[in-house]
Amino acid sequence: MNTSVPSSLTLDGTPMIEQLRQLGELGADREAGGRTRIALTDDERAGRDLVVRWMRELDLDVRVDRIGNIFGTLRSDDDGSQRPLMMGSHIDTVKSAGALEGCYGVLAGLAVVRAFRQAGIGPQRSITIGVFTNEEGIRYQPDMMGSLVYAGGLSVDAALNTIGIDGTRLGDELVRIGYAGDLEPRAIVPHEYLELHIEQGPILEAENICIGVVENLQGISWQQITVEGNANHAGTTPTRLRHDAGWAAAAVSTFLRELAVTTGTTLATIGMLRIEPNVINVIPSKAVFTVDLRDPDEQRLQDAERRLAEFLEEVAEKEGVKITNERLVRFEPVVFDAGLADAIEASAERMGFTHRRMTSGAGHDAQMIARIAPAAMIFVPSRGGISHNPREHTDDDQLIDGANVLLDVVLQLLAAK
Ligand code: HGY
Repeated sequence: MNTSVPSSLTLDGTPMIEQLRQLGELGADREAGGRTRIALTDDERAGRDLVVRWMRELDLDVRVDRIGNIFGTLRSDDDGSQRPLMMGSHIDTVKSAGALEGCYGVLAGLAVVRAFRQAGIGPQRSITIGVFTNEEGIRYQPDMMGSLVYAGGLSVDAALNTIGIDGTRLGDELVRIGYAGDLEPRAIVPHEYLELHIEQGPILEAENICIGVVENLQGISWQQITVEGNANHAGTTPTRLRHDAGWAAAAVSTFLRELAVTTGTTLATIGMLRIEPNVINVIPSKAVFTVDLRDPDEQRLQDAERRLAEFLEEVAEKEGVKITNERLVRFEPVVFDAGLADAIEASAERMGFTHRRMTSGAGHDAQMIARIAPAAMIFVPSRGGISHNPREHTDDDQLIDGANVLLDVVLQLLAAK
């Protein structure tokens, strides 16, 4: 195979768009719209099987590691002594999700490899496409779990022994779906890692910009808070005698919104909330809810965590309830590789795409790979800034533009070393 890679190759976007559509059909919810392909469920296994089939159609060397991460490698003609260029993302989803998050980065990576195959050209260095396990973290926590294990931030055994919110053990589910691989994590260490992704936010569309050069990613703090009060009759119990777990949860929600508004940078979300006994005329005895805090600055994120802890103590004292909290996830903000960000910016500029530097509001596998190799991300616009929602959308031409920028960056990086 010819390894004299030209300065440009032609990327055919059509197969990528069709594959996004096909993958988006798996776990489809005809009524609510969207699809649900939660990590290690049968629907996600079907998605894994489909992507592995597409990898094999491109004659990639497919390997699966012990946490279920999938790697498809287009081997270079060299002796393989050089570390591969890696691209990738994930294919698991939240509930009632869009079709693009994560999948776009995986399938655009396959489109880049397909451009080499169709040109009959081998890359100077191997190219690996990674599909990381459990990026969303809604069944098993933490999120970005597969890439975290891969990067050495969590042991394989700890991950395999994780118990999900449905009571299942992650390792058992990995065996059940047939993706408990034998490759040790980090058996493939990339020379660099690129992740193409939809922005999932409003900035690029609002500024009419084609390409986001993602140079950093905000910190994430997830915790579960449990409030234990006293059930009592809604009609006979004076307010001053109540120990109302429901009121406490609502007070925390109001506090978090005020904290987010006053800081202007910290984001706060109560995504899960359970009230007991959840009966119309009974004062809640228990409230269990999650808090997702994010900020690009580590000190401000710590300030938000401290202020929340102080407020929880105030509420417990005032309402006479017991409040406990459990840390679920904590990732510090990440700064991506400046050289890769420069390369992305140069490619977008050379190709005539408007572009801007930006921070990622969402967590991504790239933030974990950045622990072991230079990593950076490319964003394309999200219609209305919507994601984690069936209405998630990016136009086909925008998706193809992003994939072409990814290809151009790959060619520059392979030519450079
Ligand atoms: O939570 C996140 O930011 C990512 O979607 N897991």
